[in-house]
Amino acid sequence: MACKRGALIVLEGVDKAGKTTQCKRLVDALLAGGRPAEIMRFPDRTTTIGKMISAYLERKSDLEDHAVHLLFSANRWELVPLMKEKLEQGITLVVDRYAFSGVAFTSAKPGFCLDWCMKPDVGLPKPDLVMFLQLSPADAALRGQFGDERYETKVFQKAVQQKFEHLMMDRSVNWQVIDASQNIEDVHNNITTHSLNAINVAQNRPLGELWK
Ligand code: DGP
Repeated sequence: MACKRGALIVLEGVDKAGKTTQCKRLVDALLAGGRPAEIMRFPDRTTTIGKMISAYLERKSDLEDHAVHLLFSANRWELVPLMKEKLEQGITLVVDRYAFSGVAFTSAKPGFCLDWCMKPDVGLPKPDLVMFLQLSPADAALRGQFGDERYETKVFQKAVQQKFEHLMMDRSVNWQVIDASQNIEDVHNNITTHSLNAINVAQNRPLGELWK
């Protein structure tokens, strides 16, 4: 009998919400419990496309806003064959940012609508669970200064947060809002509970297509 597929689990949230820490903690906990799991992150800055994105984020290059949006999407699409292969092998993928960041960040720029921003990512593997790490701008500020990369300003992050709130109204996606202001351990326990549930459900369901 073919092995049961892994779950596609995504963590989203504004900067400083603790996504990267929590992705690592979740993968460690799943592995410790005997469940195959791997971390992935978008943008993946190691590919040729990812290097262009990285230079843009580090302000070493300028790219037109529509063009960079399509590059971020292409960076996700180029990893789809690998993602599908791993999921079919029964590996759960814990993904640090996905298409939702793509839409939230670009649509926070003037002149972009959610609908246009979603189009290039339609049909990507659909996450079994998307956890949004909720953190108020005041709590984010307590966690220190933003970095120097593009998008890392208070005003822009606030606009991004509002776009995420729109996206979360779409009930075709399994969103769970996680209170990221709690301590690391409590956030971790909450995330693990939702993830174990999603892994169980995913085992008996085919992988879906996002926004289709
Ligand atoms: P990091 O997660 O720290 O590697 O940062 C990546 C930065 O790029 C962060 O500011 C969020 C932003 N970002 C992530 N995905 C996308 C995307 O698809 N489109 C746009 N415009 N920005 C994105």
